[in-house]
Amino acid sequence: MLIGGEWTDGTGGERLDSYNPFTQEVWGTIPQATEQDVGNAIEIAHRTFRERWRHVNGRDRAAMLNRLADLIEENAEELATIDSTDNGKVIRETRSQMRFAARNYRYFAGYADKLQGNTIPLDNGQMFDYTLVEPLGVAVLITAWNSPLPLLANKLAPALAAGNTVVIKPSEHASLSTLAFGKLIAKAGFPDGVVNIVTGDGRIGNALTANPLVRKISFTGGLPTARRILESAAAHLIPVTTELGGKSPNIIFADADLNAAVTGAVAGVFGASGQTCIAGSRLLVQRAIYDEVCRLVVEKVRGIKLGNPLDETTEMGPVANRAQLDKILAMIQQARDEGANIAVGGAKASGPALEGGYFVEPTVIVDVDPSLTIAREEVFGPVLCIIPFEDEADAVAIANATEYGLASGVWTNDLRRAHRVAREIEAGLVWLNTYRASYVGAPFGGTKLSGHGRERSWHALLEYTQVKNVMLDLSAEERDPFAMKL
Ligand code: TXE
Repeated sequence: MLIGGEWTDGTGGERLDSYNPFTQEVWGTIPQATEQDVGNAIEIAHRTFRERWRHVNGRDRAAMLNRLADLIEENAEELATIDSTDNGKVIRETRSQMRFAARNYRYFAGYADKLQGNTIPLDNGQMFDYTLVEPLGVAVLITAWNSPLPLLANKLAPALAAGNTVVIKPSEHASLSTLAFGKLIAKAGFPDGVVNIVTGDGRIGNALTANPLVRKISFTGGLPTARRILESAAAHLIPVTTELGGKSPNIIFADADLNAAVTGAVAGVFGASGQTCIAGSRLLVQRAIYDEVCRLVVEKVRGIKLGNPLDETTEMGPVANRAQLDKILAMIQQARDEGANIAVGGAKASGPALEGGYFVEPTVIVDVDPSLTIAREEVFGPVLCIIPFEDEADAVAIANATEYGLASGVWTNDLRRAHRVAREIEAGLVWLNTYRASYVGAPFGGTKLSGHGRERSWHALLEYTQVKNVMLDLSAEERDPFAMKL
């Protein structure tokens, strides 16, 4: 772990195994931090913020962030290989994720010296009023296993650009890339104690989220954990950004370009083996093209190449861990018990290269009744539910009939309809004639049970800054002490 610029195993002596999901073998171990280690990391981050980091100017912070982006690019192959080995994501995806992470640090480097307040004209011309945009202090950044370094970049880049110090906790299932990334922090020139990394499982959750020195928590992960964090943060009213899961609708209207839409549907839920928060796991298809789309999707899905995530031709790797495999297979079984019509897949994948790994067959369920559990709950795996709809109003009603609200897709060539539906959908993201396209300039985040707050874009800076108002009375006039001055 990285605490105050020192690499340490912590004080507890316990280590956790990290599994390669392609071989099921232990390929690394990480320390399980103790509450004392977490307390130390937060204390150091706090002291570094107070005594050093908040005095570093924006131009210097920008230079460090740009250098960090260079270092990610220089080490991209190693970092991508670690993630593909640790969580099973295919190498072509993890490579593009490293490019995304580097762009993220570069983008926010551009903001570091442009966080400025305003001078404000007040009714009373004798008052001189202005605002300061200030960092919050120590931010705790907790990430999930599915995309460790891009998820971290979404949080760390704006946090550092705005002048905060941080304590990072990656998922216990995939911490190794974050630790390798930690080696780049000092090389980029960040002073010791600005970026700290602790590892371990949820046992240290409370120590991270109920410490009064913490001024911000940003979390990506599952809903039950988000609820625990919000409860724990309530003691000191620590603000929490939550980026959680979804049951995102991908809607194809009859006038859409079918080939593009079907490719988008496949990219939406079989890319990354479905282990993305934005997975388009509900495909809503207008009745007139329903049979044709089902046929085309099933045909494409049958052709998906499963295999070693480090092989450049592999399209779907294993799912990330044993618990995830068991959860996905149990949800498919439940769907079967509830009467689901599985058109393709539906089992643990087998084959010569697949026996050793946590592979799930890419699965398509057709004619899905939206009330089925599998059509309502997040699977976080390669499972697509196809649901027919009649008209625009019907599509919007089905799309919004979920407790989640992260992403959505709309495929149509009718410009008016595209923008009408975009307004009606309850989600933080609407893709029109595309899906799973990621740019750091576009705000990212959810509504309803998909979480609160925004990552990426200038909106993310609002999560890591606070505005201070400063007012000076230029007049020397006497005032009435018992009436509010206006
Ligand atoms: O996530 P957890 P898990 C969903 C997905 C998946 C489910 C569970 O459906 O099947 O969540 O995955 C840390 N205080 N998503 O169990 O537990 C934990 O160590 C503070 C969707 O891996 O939420 C890890 O670092 N932190 C999601 C992080 O929280 C705690 C991506 C996330 O773990 C903690 C991943 C506590 N009490 C899973 N307990 C998405 N939005 O994409 C655990 N953690």
